[in-house]
Amino acid sequence: MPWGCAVDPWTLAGLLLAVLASQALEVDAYCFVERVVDGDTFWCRVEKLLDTSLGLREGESYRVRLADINAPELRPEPEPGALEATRALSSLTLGEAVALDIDDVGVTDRYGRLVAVVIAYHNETHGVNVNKLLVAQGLAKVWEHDNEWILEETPLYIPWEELEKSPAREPASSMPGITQLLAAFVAASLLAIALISMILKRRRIAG
Ligand SMILES: [Ca+2]
Ligand SMILES: [Ca+2]
Repeated sequence: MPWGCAVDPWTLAGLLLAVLASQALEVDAYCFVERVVDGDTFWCRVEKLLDTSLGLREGESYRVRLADINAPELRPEPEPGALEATRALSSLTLGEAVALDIDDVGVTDRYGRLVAVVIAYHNETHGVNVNKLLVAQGLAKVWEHDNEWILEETPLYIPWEELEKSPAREPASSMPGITQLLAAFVAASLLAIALISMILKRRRIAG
């Protein structure tokens, strides 16, 4: 291979484009889940606040609505699947500390609930994206809203190491992050290298 690397640039560019397409999660707060309301809502007490721009206070309890999903209603009468979804959310979060990626765009919904992707303990190395897991288990449906995420593009399992490193982001900005710009630049360069080398190869064959 003329550029002397083990992986060809097409593959590398593809990998980089995949990274660009997936959305990283961040931790804005850690909270302790006190009560599960239904399959997509719970109350939790903020234990540690990392993004102070959100206007929350440590020690206060907030109602949290899981972003971009909808579970069957539990009240006034349980809809089919409501009990299962509530139980699943309870077993993942109730009485546990969870990490919240709170929506930088709107923070709360029109009912004043914090909109968040909830990351619960999966194992020593990884947390699990509860919103996505409930959908994967067929207990809730995707219900996309205009917020920080496209649920489908968020990871299901996230290394703790990566989450702990993620700084709480600046308030919502339409500018892509520097890492994404850099990755886009590298991906574009690799594609260009691959194209040029393909053209040169064809010329050599033709010659
Ligand atoms: Ca956030
Ligand atoms: Ca969304």
